[in-house]
Amino acid sequence: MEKKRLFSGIQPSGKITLGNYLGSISNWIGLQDEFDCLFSVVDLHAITVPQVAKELRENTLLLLAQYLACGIDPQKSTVFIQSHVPAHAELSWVLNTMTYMGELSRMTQYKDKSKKSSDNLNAGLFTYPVLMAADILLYNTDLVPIGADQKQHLELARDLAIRFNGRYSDTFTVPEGYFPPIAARVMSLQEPTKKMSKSDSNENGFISLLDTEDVIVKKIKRAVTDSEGVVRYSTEQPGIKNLLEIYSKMTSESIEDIVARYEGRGYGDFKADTAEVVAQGLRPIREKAEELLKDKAYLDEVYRDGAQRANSMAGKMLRKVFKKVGFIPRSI
Ligand code: AQP
Repeated sequence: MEKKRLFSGIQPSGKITLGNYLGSISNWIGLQDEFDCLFSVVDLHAITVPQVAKELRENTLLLLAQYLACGIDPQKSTVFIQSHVPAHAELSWVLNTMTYMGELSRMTQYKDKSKKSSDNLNAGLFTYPVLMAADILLYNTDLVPIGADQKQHLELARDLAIRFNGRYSDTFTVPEGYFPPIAARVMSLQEPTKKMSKSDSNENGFISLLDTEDVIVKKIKRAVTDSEGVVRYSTEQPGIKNLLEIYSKMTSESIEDIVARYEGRGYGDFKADTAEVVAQGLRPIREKAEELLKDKAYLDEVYRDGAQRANSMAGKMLRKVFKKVGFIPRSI
């Protein structure tokens, strides 16, 4: 039986965090045998907020190296840089002409992001979900692993697939969400009611996959908690709840077992142990990524090969779409 196809990506809009790792990449690793996976470094999305060109290039290569260091295998999965496949931008244009303004203005992520970047309220930020729909639909994707914050975007991709198929005849697969068995939503260490984000201006709010053990210990020590003094899994203690989830996800130990171990003990011990668990878990990834970054020729080979495979799949779909909308086939 043919494997189902799965697509996902992360923006190189900064240095990825423990949130991106626990919420996304760590779940992808085990999916590679079961599904035909495409994992992209979505740099076109990253420029919806201002980027410094040199840093964007560095962050793109770094993210690619981190995908590999976490266990993404370019022999099993197609790993590529989004801007290397022009069909993403081209299909996005066609889909833009079929998306209603009202649909986009309802997107909660747009509302959040536009608040953060009110001085840069560009059209790309507004149409971001259309580009995401193009990313997904180009490959006849069956499954998209998504967090709660992206449900609305997947819904739009589905609506656009159905709309296009209805208007022109069957073309796109209508994608489904893939929900990992243990979903993680990692919160900021400084404001535990907000999600951990790589673009947070407060570096103490997030743990980067590049942070050294000393930095991780410092950040977790400074994590905002509460004055209850009891390690308990409760929405009234969002800081402790967040640390418990991080601990549990890093060790696969149940939250109840962890809570039981810290009964009658203060936050000091719990924070120190959480830091240790995170530092130990991330160390091999950091070391491997640093090693890979020194081997530019290998990274180059990986993204070229990935782009070739992705271009071949995406090109076929784009030709079909262009024909259906009435463009004269191009000869170049
Ligand atoms: N804190 C988080 N907890 C769990 N999952 C998370 N993801 C991001 N933050 C967390 C998941 O990572 C994937 C890729 O995210 P993205 O880089 O495309 O965009 P994002 O969700 O906007 O991530 P950031 O880190 O918050 O980026 P910036 O700061 O640039 O906006 C997604 O699957 C997401 O769910």
